[in-house]
Amino acid sequence: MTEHRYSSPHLTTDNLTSLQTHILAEEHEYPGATGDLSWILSAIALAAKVIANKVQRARVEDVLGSMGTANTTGDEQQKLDVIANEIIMRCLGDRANIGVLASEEDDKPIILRSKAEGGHYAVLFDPLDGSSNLDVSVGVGTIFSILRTTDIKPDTPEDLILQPGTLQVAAGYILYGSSVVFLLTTGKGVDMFVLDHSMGAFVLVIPKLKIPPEKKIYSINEAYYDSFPDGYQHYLDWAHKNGYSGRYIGSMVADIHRTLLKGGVFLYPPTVTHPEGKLRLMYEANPMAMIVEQAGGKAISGDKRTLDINPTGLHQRTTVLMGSPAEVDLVLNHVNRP
Ligand code: AHM
Ligand code: MG
Repeated sequence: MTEHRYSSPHLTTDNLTSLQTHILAEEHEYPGATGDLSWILSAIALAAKVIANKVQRARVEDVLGSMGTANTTGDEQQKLDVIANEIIMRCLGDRANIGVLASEEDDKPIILRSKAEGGHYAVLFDPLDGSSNLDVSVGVGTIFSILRTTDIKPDTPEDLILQPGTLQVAAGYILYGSSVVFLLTTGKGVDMFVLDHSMGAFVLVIPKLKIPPEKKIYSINEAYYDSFPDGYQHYLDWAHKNGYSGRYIGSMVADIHRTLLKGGVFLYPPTVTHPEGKLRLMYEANPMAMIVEQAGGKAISGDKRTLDINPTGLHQRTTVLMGSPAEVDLVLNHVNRP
C-alpha cells in the first residue's frame, strides 16, 4: 500500500476514477442493467463541460445579462439560461433511451419518443440555477432529476413525468464555481467529482459523501424575515441567541453544496410574494432532496418529506427546508410548536 500524498481523509484510494468509470462500475453491480442510465449520465457530463466553458468565458464572449424576456414561470431569463438550455437539449436530444426532456426554461415537456420507441427515461432540469448571479461571478449550477417514463397513455405530456421524488432513479447537480463540481446519486449514496480541465474528465474526489449531522449555520434570505410565518421568525430569533452563523449566496446549488460539505440548514420558507415557496419541486427541490437524504440529511416541504409530494405540475413551486438532520429538526421544533 503506497502512502497517500494528500491529507484529505476522503481520498481513500490512490486509484484515479473518472465519472465515466464510476458509472460503468456501478452499472456492473446490477446484472440486468441495460446501460441506459450510463448513456444519459455521460450526455449530462458532456453538457456540463460545455456549459462550464461558456460560464467561464461569458464576459469575453459578451453573453452576460438579461434576454429581456421571462421564462414560463415568470423569471427574467439571462442570455446564459437560454444558451445552457440549448446545450443540454443538444447533448441529450440524440440519446435514444430518453423519452422526455423537461426544462425550467420551457413551458411544456418535450416528448422525444414514446416508451414503445425506447423512450424509457425522462430528464428534468434547471439548466442554470442562480443565473441572476452570473454578472458578479458567483457560483451557479445545473440541477437534474431522472425519472422512468410511465406506461400510461398520456393525456398531456406532463402525465409522463408527474411522479413523486421517491421515484427518481438518479439526481445530481453541477456547480460552476471556483472549480466545476459534479454531485451524483443513483440511490446508493452521493459521490462528488471535480472537473480536471487538463484531462477533460470529472474525477472522483469524495466517494460516499456524508453531510455533517449538525452545524450551527443557517442559509436563508433573511431580508424576508417580516414575511415569513411566525415559526420561522421564532427559529431565527432563537438561532440569533444560540451562536449560529448565517451564510446565504442566493444561488441554490452553491448554498446546498456548502451545506452538504460544512453542515447546517438551507431554507426557503413561504413568503408573502411566494406563499407556496419560490423554488421548483420537480427540478430543484426533488433532486436536491434526494441528494441530501442520500448523504444522510433530511429534506422537508411544509409538513411532509419533500420526496413524498405528489406533483400536480411540472413548474410547481414548493417550500424548502433541508440539511443536517439535527438542524432540520431544530427548525421543525420551532415551526411546529403549538
Ligand atoms: P432561478 O431558478 O430563477 O435562478 O431562481 C432560483 C434561485 C435559487 O438559486 C436561489 O436559492 C433562490 O432563487 C434565491 O432567491 P432569493 O433571491 O429570493 O433569495
Ligand atoms: Mg432555478
